[in-house]
Amino acid sequence: MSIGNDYPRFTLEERLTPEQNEFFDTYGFLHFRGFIDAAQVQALIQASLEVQAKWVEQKVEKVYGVPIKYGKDLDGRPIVQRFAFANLHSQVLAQFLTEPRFKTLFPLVGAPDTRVGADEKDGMVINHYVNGPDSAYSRLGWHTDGLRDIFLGSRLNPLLNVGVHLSTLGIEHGGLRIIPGTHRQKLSQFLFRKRYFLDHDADPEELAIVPTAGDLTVHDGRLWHRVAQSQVVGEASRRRVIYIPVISGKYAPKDGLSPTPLYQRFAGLVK
Ligand SMILES: O=C(O)CCC(=O)C(=O)O
Ligand SMILES: [Fe+2]
Repeated sequence: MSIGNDYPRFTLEERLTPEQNEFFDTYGFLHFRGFIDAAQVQALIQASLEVQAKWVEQKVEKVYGVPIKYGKDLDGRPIVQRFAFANLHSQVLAQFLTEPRFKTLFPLVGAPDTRVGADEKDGMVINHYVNGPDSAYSRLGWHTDGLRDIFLGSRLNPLLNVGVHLSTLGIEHGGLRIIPGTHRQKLSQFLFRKRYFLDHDADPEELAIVPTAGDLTVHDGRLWHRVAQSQVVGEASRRRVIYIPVISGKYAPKDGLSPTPLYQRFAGLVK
C-alpha cells in the first residue's frame, strides 16, 4: 500500500485511535493538525530568539558536547540554525517539554520506560532554516535518527522524533521528506539504503510533510528522512521546527563534560 503527499492529517485527542496506531505501524509517521495555537507558536519562537541572543553573545559552541550550528540571516546577522538542549536555557522551552500531551504518543514506542529526553540525546532541538546567500543550513541529507545509537555502540532502542512546526509552508519551501514504511526495513537497509547525510536526491517513494504552524508530526527513529532545500529564497523560505526526543532504554543523561559523539562530528562535516 503506498501513500503520497495527500496522506491523512489527524487530530490528537486524549488517546491515539486504532486508526492512528495502525497508520503509524504501517508508515512510521503521523501528522496532527493544530497541536498548539498561534500565540504558543509565537511564544516558542520568541524563546528561541532569547536563547539565540545569549548564545551568539557568549559564542556558545557546544551544549553537553553537541555542536551548535550557526549561520547568517538574510540581513547578515549571526543566527543559531540548530540548537541542542534549548530546554536547558529557557524557562518557556523547559516548560513546553513538560506538556502532558506528549505522553499521548508514548504508546507508539511500546516500551515501559518511555520518556521525553530532557537531558538525553540532544534534548530539545530547534532547527531554523533560511535559504539566503549566507545561510549555512538550508537542507539536510538523508538519514535516520536512530543511527547514533549504533554509533554509540548500544542497541537501537525504540525512539520517536516529535516535531512541533513553527512555520506555515508550501511544498516549494522544501522541508521534511520521508520514505514511509522504512521503519520496518532490515538492518542492512537501515544502515545502507542511502549514504548518511551525503545523499540529497529526491527518492521516488518519498513524501513531503507540508506543515501549518502549530502542527505536530512524529516519526519513528528508524524512518529514512531528509530536509529538502527551499526552491524559493528569502523570507518565504524561513522554516522553524522544534524536535523533541521520545525515547526508551537505559537512562543516559549528558552533562557539561560529555564528549562530542562521532556521529555528530560526521553530520557537521557534510552539510
Ligand atoms: O528539520 C527537520 O524537519 C528535520 C531535521 C532532522 O531530521 C534532524 O535534525 O534530525
Ligand atoms: Fe532527523
